[in-house]
Amino acid sequence: MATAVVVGTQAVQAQWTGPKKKPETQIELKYGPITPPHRTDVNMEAFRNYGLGQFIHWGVYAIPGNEWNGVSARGGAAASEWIRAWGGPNRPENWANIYDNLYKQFNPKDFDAKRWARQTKEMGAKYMIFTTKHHDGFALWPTKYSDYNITKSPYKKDIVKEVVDAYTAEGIDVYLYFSVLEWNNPNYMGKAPKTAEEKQRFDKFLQYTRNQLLELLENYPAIKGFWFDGTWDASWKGAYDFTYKLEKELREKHPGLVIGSRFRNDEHGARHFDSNGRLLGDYEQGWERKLPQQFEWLDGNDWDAVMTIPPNGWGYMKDWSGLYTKTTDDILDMLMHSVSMNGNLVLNFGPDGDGNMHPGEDKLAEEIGAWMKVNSEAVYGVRHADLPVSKLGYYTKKDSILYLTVFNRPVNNIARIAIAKKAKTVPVSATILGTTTKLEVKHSDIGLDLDKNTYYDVILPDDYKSTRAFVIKIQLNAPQSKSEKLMDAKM
Ligand code: JFZ
Repeated sequence: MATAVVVGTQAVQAQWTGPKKKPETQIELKYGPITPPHRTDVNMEAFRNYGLGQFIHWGVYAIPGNEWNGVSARGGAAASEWIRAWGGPNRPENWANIYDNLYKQFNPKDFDAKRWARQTKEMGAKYMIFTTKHHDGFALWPTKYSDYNITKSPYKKDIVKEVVDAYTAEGIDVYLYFSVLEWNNPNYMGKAPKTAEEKQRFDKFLQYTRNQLLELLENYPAIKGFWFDGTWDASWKGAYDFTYKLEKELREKHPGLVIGSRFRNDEHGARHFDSNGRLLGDYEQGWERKLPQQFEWLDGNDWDAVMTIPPNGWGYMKDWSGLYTKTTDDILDMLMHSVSMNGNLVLNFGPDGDGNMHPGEDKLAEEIGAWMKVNSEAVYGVRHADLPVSKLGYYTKKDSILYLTVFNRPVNNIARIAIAKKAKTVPVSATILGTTTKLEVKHSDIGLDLDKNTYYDVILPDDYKSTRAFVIKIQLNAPQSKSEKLMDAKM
């Protein structure tokens, strides 16, 4: 993925995560960003404060659940929601045709959007992203622009509406996932259209995409944003004039709409960031099953990371055996890692064909929720704290309150906090969230030569026990003591 693409005289990193090099010279661009960087309107401020989100991948792929007639698609399909593209020796005969008829069985008898929304609220997620249409092209809403939609299934009812309504009623913001790429649409092609006939067909596809997106905005005005996918093919990349105009149109139709960096590219095919290194969209949308190692890599951008529970696989997977599935502690670690760097963690759920979450997902949701009930003030509305990285866990900050979520408890029960000697505010008092005990805080002036930091020790009570990460809530204030000015070693 880290291939360098030469654009004019510039070598642009085609890598959109990890440390990013800014191009040294700027070129003239017609199809750069539409919205200004760091929007401060209500929707973007809400995005910045979510902390935790939920992704739901649901569609006809939930019926097979990554297997068919007892034969596993593992190794044959890239992921459970990719099962239509199953290849290799285990692929059932006539598989694509079987798959394309599965919608005739889609009748989720237990589906209750209100139950999902309550569970999500209990878990502590503040926004959710729902698949309206994945790569298979099946629309979960009654679209006028394709027959391959929910009204043709035995279920018939508008699932997108049920989800938008139920979550909105719980105070959870809804974003709609939309795959541009469609596997079984005769007008779609991956390669750039060349012949007049191909151009005409792909143009039809573009119009169809526009129609569907405008229809979604029209039908579900409560949504806050779109989460785009399937936008990497040469055909879409070549349609930059169309996609630029479309982004403008969507934003005009729905003021405040939030769109990530995975929607469109500039005229040189630069995705996520344009050829001048500017973010395309309102937030970085490339953190998929990966997290930034360093805050600096983010260059001040807003971002979200979407995360699966198994190593990969977003749609329902009946069989989790033999796979490492992330634990509640793993997810909490990733959550605090994300929010400590000004990002949101979005945990994916893949309900089954009846509309029930996987039991493993139910368990995670419950355990995360229990943790959030005690500790969420370290998650919501917090910002990155400009402190030396701690080995004990992650810092988050809200005004003069510093939170340290401890994953690695020190054996001596002294949580040592490094603070720059020149800092204007330092720890003065502390408690552990969920308790009322005041912890002892003392200044430890180690006096290490050339050290830019000084240290504050928070003493953890020996009798305080916790089986998960816990949060030390620290009040920052003007320092009451000064680091000694030591004489430099003369060598
Ligand atoms: C895409 C989909 O193909 C997948 O099924 C799922 O919906 C996921 C959320 O998005 O998968 C991708 C897309 C982009 C990258 C990796 C997987 N990427 O940029 O690294």
